[in-house]
Amino acid sequence: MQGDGKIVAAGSTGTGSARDFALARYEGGDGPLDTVAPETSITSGPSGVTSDPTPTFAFSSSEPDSSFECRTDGGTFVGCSSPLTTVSLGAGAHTFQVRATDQAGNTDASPAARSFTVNPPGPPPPDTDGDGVPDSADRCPATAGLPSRAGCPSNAFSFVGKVLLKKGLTVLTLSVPGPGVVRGAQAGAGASQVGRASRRKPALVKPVRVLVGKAGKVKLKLRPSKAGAKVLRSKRSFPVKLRITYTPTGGKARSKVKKVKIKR
Ligand SMILES: [Ca+2]
Ligand SMILES: [Ca+2]
Repeated sequence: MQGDGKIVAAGSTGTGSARDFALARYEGGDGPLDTVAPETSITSGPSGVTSDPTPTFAFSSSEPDSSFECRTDGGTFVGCSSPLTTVSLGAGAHTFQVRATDQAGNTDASPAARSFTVNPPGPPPPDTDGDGVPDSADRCPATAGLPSRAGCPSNAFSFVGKVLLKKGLTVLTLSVPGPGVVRGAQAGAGASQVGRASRRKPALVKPVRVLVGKAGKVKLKLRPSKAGAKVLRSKRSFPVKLRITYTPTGGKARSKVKKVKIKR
């Protein structure tokens, strides 16, 4: 009997060098006896802080066809297979351990272990208007808007087509991105200018205000004021700078200045 459990037989029935039978080493079907325990490895799964209260771990053994036993937070090892998803774990520190047992019954004496902390996500921050921009970062918290505009609706508008100038009337066509208000007035005068400056230099164009219900084209009609009409009686035309302002509902105003020549 050899150390590895195999039998070697040799012998002789006579004397001298004559032998009846020589060497016979028995090699059974089981191969060399395995006394080496497998090495267990955790191949994936959280370490450190995770928001997942039911983390999943994958593991492997250095020996093929091993079986595994797992345990979470101490307790007894129970049979498991890779990948393993833990039961729902409370917030705080946890440990996952796994050990492999090979086909010869050798169990890894030093189980593989992962320490991790479950920190489940808190409730999402409030978003009153539901536009995906939390109230704390939303500059228009009561109106659904765009993330690129800090939660405010777009105030980008443009002039479309030609400016119509006829008998003192100025017609501007605008394209607006949504509901709101469009205002037009002489730049540096009119309704937005209160006080001595506007008294000293009266607006030549009457301010107008148009409510817009939806995205699309808007016509803005501006007429000469009394002072403007007076100028038109003495001159065929006069130049004026118009300030056109679009304020989306619940959003921030944007203005553009347009130079036009008011004609008689
Ligand atoms: Ca919001
Ligand atoms: Ca908003």
